[in-house]
Amino acid sequence: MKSPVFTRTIALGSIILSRSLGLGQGLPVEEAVLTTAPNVPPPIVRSHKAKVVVNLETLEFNGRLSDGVEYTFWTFGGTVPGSFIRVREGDLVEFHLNNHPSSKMPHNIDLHAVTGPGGGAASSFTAPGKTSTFSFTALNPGLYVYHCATAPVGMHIANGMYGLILVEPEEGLPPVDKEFYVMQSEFYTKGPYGEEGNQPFSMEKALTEIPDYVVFNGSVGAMVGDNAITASVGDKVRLYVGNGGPNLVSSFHVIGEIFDSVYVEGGLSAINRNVQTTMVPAGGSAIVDFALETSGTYILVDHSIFRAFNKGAIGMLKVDGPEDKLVYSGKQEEGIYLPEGGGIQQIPGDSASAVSSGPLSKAERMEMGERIYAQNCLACHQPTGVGIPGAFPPLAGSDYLAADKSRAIGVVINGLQGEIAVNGTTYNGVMPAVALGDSQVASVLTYVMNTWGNDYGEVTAMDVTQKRSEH
Ligand code: HEC
Ligand SMILES: [Cu+2]
Repeated sequence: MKSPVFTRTIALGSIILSRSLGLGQGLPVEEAVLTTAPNVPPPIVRSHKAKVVVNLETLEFNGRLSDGVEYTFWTFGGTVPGSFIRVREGDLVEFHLNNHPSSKMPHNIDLHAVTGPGGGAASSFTAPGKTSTFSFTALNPGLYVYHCATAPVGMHIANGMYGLILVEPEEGLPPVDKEFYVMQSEFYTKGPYGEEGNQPFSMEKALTEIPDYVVFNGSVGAMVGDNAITASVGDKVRLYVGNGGPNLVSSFHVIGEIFDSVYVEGGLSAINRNVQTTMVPAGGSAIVDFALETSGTYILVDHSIFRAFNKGAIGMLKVDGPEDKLVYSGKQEEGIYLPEGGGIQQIPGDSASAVSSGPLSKAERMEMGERIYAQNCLACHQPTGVGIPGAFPPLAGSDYLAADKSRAIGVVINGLQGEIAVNGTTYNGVMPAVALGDSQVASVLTYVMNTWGNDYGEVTAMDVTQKRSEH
């Protein structure tokens, strides 16, 4: 068999042999297949040891951390997290770390799969435009984190220098239909969550361990919407989950699924069954397997839940195929529930005057409105205001919202039920009144009326006070 890959592998192998003091002579040589998250290299099918050549490049660049937010990432392989590496227990791994000439920093690599001082760090310290080679034998099977360990170590990790290496056991892992690479990490930026522009790293926030962003696969939204991972009913899915930290421990959970098996902490002998949430320590991992019984969208979160809904730690697994109504019925009935005494009470003290001493500027309302939206509206109207067809009307591009400011204020303070038409589609649901002070209502409405392309004017606390006085 003479595929191009095969020829390249042999050529590389021979160059390298002369440089690596003949380590692993007699072993067949192959080049590692590296993949970018959420993809995982194919399972290893050979049943013998090999010398596996890994070529990994460190690269620094400006990229997207969130919409409108840029960050200078330092990476292994040009992505955060770094390339996924897959080898077999007993393999001799010949590792070439290539630091791109455009780098400003030297880098190295500590692979937790390495037995030896520093996990490879000292042998792989590489200045910009240089390359270093070292070899190790993958003695212990498991899923391991790798990361940069060049001083200041915390900063190199915080900027994106981590990834996963899987050492498959000799006998392989039980086969599944789909495998994905998911890695959590935090970013510490000078500006708060969502502040636009290029955001420099904040050492102060990293030291106090309060990140602005907690994300899966390197940026907010990297696994959401069109970037969601996908599978079908009947599939068995395996997630290789890593946590680059640098500080936080993840409470990894998939909303609406139960992990049939968890390879605890990425080791291969302790297998826990029927797990809801598994801990993934900083610099650690877990492998989770589950079967898909019914279709829908399943949400990956760090169940330290403010990280999910307010800092970005959300991913999606979209599952197509038939619904199994016995496994999960969906909503069977909906009605109106009015407890005795009725109505929804306003939180005491939560009025305009308690929130602010003077009227808020539009910029202040936009900022406050984004937070209020995340906490009070997002669950129904969705993170990007698109709603859910048949259930929750869109706010993005809504003609109903654009048409009448006073009516929109009424919707938030009094709730809404009965038939309405939004962009030509009829909705007949129930929106509960939201217990917010006047300045909060003004902020959240100003936010939804000026986000996602909306340009519908602003609402002030005075407008809300006036609207309330009409009742
Ligand atoms: C529990 C789910 C839920 C929450 C929470 C919720 N809404 Fe609604 N919202 C609805 C439903 C359902 C309707 C449509 C009601 C109907 O059919 O009469 C609606 C309608 C609206 C409308 C008018 C229709 C449109 O698309 O323009 C606006 C404006 C609105 N919501 C804003 C908000 C804001 C702002 C918040 C947060 C402060 C919020 N909603 C929180 C469910 C919700
Ligand atoms: Cu580095």
